[in-house]
Amino acid sequence: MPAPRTVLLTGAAGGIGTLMRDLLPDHGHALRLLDVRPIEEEPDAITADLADRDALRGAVRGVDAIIHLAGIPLEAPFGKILGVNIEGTYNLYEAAREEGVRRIVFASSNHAVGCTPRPGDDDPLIPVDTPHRPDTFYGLSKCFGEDLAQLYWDKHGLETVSVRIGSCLPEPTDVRMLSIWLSPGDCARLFHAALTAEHVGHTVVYGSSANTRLWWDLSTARALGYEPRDDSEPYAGKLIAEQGELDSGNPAHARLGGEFVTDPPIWPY
Ligand code: 15L
Repeated sequence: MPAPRTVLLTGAAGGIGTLMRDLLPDHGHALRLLDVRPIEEEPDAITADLADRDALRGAVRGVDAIIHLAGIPLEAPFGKILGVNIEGTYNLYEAAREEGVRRIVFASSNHAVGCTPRPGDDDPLIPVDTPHRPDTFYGLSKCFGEDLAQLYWDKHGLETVSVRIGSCLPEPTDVRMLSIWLSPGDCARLFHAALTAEHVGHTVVYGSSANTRLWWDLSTARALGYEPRDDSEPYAGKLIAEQGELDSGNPAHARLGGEFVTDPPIWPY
C-alpha cells in the first residue's frame, strides 16, 4: 500500500462522490471534501461553488492530487453548462496550477463520444482516440475538460487522467449499462491507479468494469495498473427478460450515449 496521499474530492456530495468517500480511504488516500452543498455527516467538508476562485485556491492548497467530479451530471441549457462545467473546471485547473498541484483525475464521460455508433458483436472495441462526438452540451463540456487537461499538461506540466466514466452505480439498471457499467469497487480501483501511476502526462481512459459485453478498449486504463474485478453479466438475464436486447433499429440504442442522443435526461436544478 502506498503512503496515504491527500486528495481533494470535488463533487463529494454527488452519486459517485458519496461512493468514493467510503471506498477510497481503503486505498490509502486521505480525502479533503468539497461540494456546493453542505454534507451533513461530514462537518469538515468545504462548501464552495466552482465559481469561487478564492475558495478553490484554499481548497487545493497542499493536496497531492484532485479528483474532479463536481459539475452538472446530465443535460442542461448551455448557459448553465457553461458556468458550472466549463468555467468551473477552468477555475479549478487555474487554482491547481497556481498552487502547484501535480495531478488531477478528471471525471470525463462516455457522453464526450456519445454519438459514436455502438460496436456490433464482431466489431473492434472503441479506442480512446476515437474522435470526440458529444451527444449533448453536457458531453461537449467533457470534451472541453479533456482538451483543457491536454493544454495544462502541455503548457504547465499539470498531469491529468481523464476518465470517460460509463454508468457508475451499485448495479446496472438497463441493458445498455451491461456494456458500460463501472462498479463502485472498480471505480475506486481505477481512481487509485490514476492517482498513483507514474508519468501519466494527459492520459484518457474509459471507466468500465470488465463487462462481458464491453464496448470500450480498456488498454490505457490497464496500462495505469487498473485491474477491474467486476462484470455486469450476472445482471444480464433479469434485465434482458424485463427490457429485451438492444435493438439497432431503435435510435436510442444505436449509439454509445443511448438516450442522451435522442432524449437526454435534464438536470432539474
Ligand atoms: C453520465 O455521464 C451521467 O453523469 C450519469 O448520470 C449516467 O447517465 C451515465 O453517464 C450513463 O451514461 O449511464
